[in-house]
Amino acid sequence: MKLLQPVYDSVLARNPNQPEFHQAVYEVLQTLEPVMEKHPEWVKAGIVERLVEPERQIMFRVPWVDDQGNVQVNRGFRVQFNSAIGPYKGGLRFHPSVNLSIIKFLGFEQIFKNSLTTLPIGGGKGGSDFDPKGKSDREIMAFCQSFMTELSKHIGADTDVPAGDIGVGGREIGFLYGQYKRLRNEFTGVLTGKGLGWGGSLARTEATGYGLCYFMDNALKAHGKSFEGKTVVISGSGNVAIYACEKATQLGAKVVALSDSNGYIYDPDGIDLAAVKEIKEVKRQRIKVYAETHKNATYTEGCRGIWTIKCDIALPCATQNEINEESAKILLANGCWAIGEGANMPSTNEAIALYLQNKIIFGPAKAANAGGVATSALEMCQNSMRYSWTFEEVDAKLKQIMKDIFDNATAAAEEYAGDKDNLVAGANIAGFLKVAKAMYAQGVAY
Ligand code: NDP
Ligand code: 2IT
Repeated sequence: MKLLQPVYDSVLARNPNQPEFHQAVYEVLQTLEPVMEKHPEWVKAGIVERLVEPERQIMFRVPWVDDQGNVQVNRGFRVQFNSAIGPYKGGLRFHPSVNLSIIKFLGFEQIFKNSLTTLPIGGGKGGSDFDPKGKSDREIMAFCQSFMTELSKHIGADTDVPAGDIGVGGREIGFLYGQYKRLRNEFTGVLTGKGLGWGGSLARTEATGYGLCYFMDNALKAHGKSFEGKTVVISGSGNVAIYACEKATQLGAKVVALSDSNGYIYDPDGIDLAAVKEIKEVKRQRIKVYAETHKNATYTEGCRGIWTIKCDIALPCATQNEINEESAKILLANGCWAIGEGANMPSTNEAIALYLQNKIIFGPAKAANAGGVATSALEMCQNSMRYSWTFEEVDAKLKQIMKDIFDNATAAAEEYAGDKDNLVAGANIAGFLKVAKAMYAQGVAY
């Protein structure tokens, strides 16, 4: 890096102890150099300096009462990163590991991802260090209501539209929406991922996992390959992993592994997804339970071991930095030739460098998992029209969007990086161009 090194140095200096945010910024800035060389006016206008500083960061106390009558206090976050091309949009994550660094890395990446969707949405992210595991439905509800009591002051259908992420699914969105409505007396599309009877979009639940497979299908086809007959390993067993498993299987692949934060299951017969949905979506149990009822399946403690399973295609769909350099080396040594990121930043920068060196087919998160937020934007569109499209209509739009993202990222990779297969550069640059043009056009206080 030359032109952008001072920007990166200042990010390090001004945001100490935020390693995930540093990692996400570095990954983007190292690909933007050729763009800034072509646009001295963007250098002069401080576009990148502005891009790495959130427009607004909100942190708040979330007090609630547990089932024993004790007062608990969590920390809530909403980082409104960039509104150049539309209202802030991005999920809420409830997980004990959540801190400002994690929310900022997610919010920063969301800017580029949302731009790639071709739809008018800015970037934001939020969440809490609340741990939903082991909590009763009442405790979840109490927490969501307290969280929304503060968050409601900062969001709105034309301002900032949150959705789900890790630990936030249909149940939590329901409680959050109920509280927003109670406080504001408004039935608006202020959250996405809503229930189907009250403003939700068909295919939103499936969208991230399905979109990931549609994106990878385009990437595989560009290399004369497909999912048909391939062995696939998917990490995680939440929303993204389950629907990636469903679509990959529909496209003819055999998915042989899934995981959670405790360990992974390997089923050489191919994952029985109906059983997984029952375990994870209905009973909210651990993935380990699967091996008790599937005779050829095995369960292994520890989640990193999943990357030692031999596969053609790996789809990390759990969390950040789940594939480090060592895991990447093992995957490649075992013959894995395609990786598609369903999770956000699941590969370390060292792992990504290995993918690029080895010229495997690689779908980076910002592009490959954009189907979820794209379908959220379609939900916003339906809410504005007070109308709903059929599953087939939404799914067809999602498929087209994922193709457009692949084509746009490929074209940008070719133009700026001189390598159409470098979708890391392609996705970052294609996402950046639209946001940079909008920021430049909208000016800065002078
Ligand atoms: P869920 O909460 O539904 O599932 C998360 C899964 O990942 C669970 O299996 C969970 O295991 C596992 N996991 C979570 N944290 C860790 C950890 N620290 N170590 C190991 N495993 C972990 O979330 P989603 O499926 O919605 O999200 C998965 C990923 O996809 C995230 O990176 C998210 O940001 C990203 N994403 C989600 C989108 C969406 O629309 N939902 C859209 C785009 C990206 P356990 O149950 O043990 O915690
Ligand atoms: O990371 C993501 O893109 C999401 N969690 C989905 C965000 C959204 O607004 O649907």
